[in-house]
Amino acid sequence: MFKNLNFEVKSKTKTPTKQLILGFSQIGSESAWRTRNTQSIIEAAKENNIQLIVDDAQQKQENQLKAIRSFIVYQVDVIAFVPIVETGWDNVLKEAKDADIPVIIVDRQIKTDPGLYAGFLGEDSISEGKKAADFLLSKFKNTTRQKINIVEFSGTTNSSVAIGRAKGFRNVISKDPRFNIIHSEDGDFLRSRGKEIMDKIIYNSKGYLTFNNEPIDVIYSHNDSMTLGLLDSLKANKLSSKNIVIVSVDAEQKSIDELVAGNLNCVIECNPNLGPALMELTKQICRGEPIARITYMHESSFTENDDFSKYTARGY
Ligand code: GYE
Repeated sequence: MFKNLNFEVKSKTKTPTKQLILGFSQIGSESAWRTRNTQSIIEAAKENNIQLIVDDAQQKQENQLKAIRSFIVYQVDVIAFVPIVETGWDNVLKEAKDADIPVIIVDRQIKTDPGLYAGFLGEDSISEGKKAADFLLSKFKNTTRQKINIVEFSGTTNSSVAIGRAKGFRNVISKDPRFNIIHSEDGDFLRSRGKEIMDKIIYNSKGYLTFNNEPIDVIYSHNDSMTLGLLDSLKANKLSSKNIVIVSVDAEQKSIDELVAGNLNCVIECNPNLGPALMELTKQICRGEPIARITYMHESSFTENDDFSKYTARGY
């Protein structure tokens, strides 16, 4: 299931007798993906008998900084956090280091001195972007179309995941000059924003799906929440999503249902179940063992060409 990580707890001899305390700063609850991510961490902490202090930052970096500082004051054994954006963490990480508290970066990556944190656990967002583009390359391989216009619904500006999903995608579509990103807009990973962006496009399109008079062939959405929002808008305007190709990322049950119903064409999985691996890393650190610099989760993808009868319930 997990790359780069040996999950066996080898010896109990060094296991401390006191209960480990993990302070975890979560971004908020902007998507079903995020809610599942939080649940996975809470469940795994219980299973591993680790005391978890969770803070919900309500989408604000300043709240995350406050939470991390309170974990330092509380002298937790390990701090884990999901950085909402890539930068702005240096000072707080130095404070944690001075207090001798190791930090695990979860889900999103940061730009900083790598010596300031123990390791990263999460997804490979560049590879997710690549997979989304690979699907499009094969989907349009045999068409004689001269131009394929893409609108991108982007995740939170300056988040590593939005940057990675954009980068991996562009690296691959650039191989076929027919692909053209005619518009990219920040939808903040939110369903409400996905709907808003689509409403605006429909309003300006006067019936056809266009952007600045260019027909839209493809929508690439950085997460399912925004995708479900844009589908809300199409449905409310009695427009079919079947005339455009839509690729989404996350693989929540609701978006898999839309894929099966023919309203989406491809969904790239992003695995939110980081809890078990996070607890293993926490225990490894507390046993004084080195941890992998990067631990990526295993992720697959779902497409319109799949045998849907083989699908199992996603659980979120
Ligand atoms: O795709 C999105 C969430 O950081 C990978 O954040 C995560 C993204 C996920 O809100 O749904």
